[in-house]
Amino acid sequence: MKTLTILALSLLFSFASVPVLAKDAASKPVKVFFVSPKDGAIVTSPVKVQFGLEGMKLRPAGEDALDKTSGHHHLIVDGAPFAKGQVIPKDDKNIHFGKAQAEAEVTLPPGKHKLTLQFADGAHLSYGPEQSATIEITVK
Ligand SMILES: [Cu+2]
Repeated sequence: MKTLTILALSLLFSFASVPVLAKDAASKPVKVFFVSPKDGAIVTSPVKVQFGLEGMKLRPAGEDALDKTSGHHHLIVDGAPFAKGQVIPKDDKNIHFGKAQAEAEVTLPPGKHKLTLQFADGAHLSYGPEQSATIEITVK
C-alpha cells in the first residue's frame, strides 16, 4: 500500500512538472555571436558583418522598451561591451541596428579593429557582457 502511494505521488509530481520542463526546453540559453567575419579574419572595407542570436527575439527599437526577452544589436568599433543596464551611446563607434537588422555593411579604415556585438533592449539599455561577443579583424 505504501509503495502504491509513493508511486501515485511520483506520478503526480512527474505530471505536475511537465509544463515547467516544456517551458524550459523552449527557452534556449541566450547566445550573441558573429556569424561573420570570423575572429582573426583579414577583410576588405566595407565589411559585411552578420549578427547571430539565440534565445532572444530580435525586435525594432522602441516597440516594447520594457520587454526583457527581445532587443536589437549594436556594433561597437574598437570599444568594449557595456555594463548591464547602461545606455548605449549613438555615434560613429557605437552603431545601433534599431530596425532589428541581422547584418550590416560597415566601412572601416585599414588596420586591426576590435568589433563588439552588444545586444540591448528596446530602450538601448545593454544586456551586459554576457550578451555580447568580441572579435578582432584586420582590414587590408
Ligand atoms: Cu540601440
